[in-house]
Amino acid sequence: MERIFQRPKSMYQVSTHYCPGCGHGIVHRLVAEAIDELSILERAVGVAPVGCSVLLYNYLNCDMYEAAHGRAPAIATGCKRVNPELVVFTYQGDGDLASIGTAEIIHTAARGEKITTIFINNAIYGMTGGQMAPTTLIGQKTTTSPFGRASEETGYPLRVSEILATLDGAAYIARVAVNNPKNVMQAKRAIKKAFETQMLGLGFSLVEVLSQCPTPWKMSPQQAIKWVEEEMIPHYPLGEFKSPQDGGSSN
Ligand SMILES: Cc1ncc(C[n+]2csc(CCOP(=O)(O)OP(=O)(O)O)c2C)c(N)n1
Ligand code: SF4
Repeated sequence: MERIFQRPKSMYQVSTHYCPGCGHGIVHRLVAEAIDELSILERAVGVAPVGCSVLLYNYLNCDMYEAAHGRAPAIATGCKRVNPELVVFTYQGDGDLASIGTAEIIHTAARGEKITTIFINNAIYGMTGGQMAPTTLIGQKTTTSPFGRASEETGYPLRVSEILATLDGAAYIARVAVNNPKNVMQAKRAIKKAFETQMLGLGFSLVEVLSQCPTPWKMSPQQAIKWVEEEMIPHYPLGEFKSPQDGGSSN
């Protein structure tokens, strides 16, 4: 019998440590499928973050670095500059990328480094117990905003993709979600396009993924999927914010 669905060869045959309903596992698989389909396993290098996906190197079967909090784009920059033939990517949460690593990601994009970033926006610090992140929505309850995030005290959520798309060094910037099969397929296309942008030498590429985080959201996996649709997507619209064919960097 022909086998039509199987584990990507870029993924180890292990079970993950993620909570039931977590989006990280789906995104890991999409990254692995993209690596398989582009036949780049031998030259792909990932940089793992600090946060729930810190153990990414246990799941992806390519060469991996582990970066200190927020510093993954700096490590990826060095790796790519000394070995331009490699396909180098970072995988970062919103606490990692949009808080402690804000400077790294902005300057990496502005410099037009030919790397790819997979940015997981789950609107909270997952690993450390559900504190407020820069992406936490107004009114969202977290352990550090127990009455709901109030703009008077903590300002407004960062729209990272929109900010980065203004930078000349950014070639491909897209926001996707993994809350239903249609969006998962769109997310896969965006991740593949981001790698292709790098392989063509067109500049920096980033895919922001709106991702379910049921445990600190205090929701069931089903409620979390609905919350992404009803609360996150209206604030963080999906789509391509910059693409090489509409004027992305060509440096
Ligand atoms: C400099 C520094 N500050 C804080 C921490 C603690 N810390 C580890 S993971 C984490 C939250 C990560 O959240 P996020 O990046 O959103 O990833 P998630 O766990 O939600 O996937 C924090 C604050 C740290 N390790 N280093
Ligand atoms: S805390 Fe959130 S991001 Fe971390 S494993 Fe659980 S669901 Fe996933």
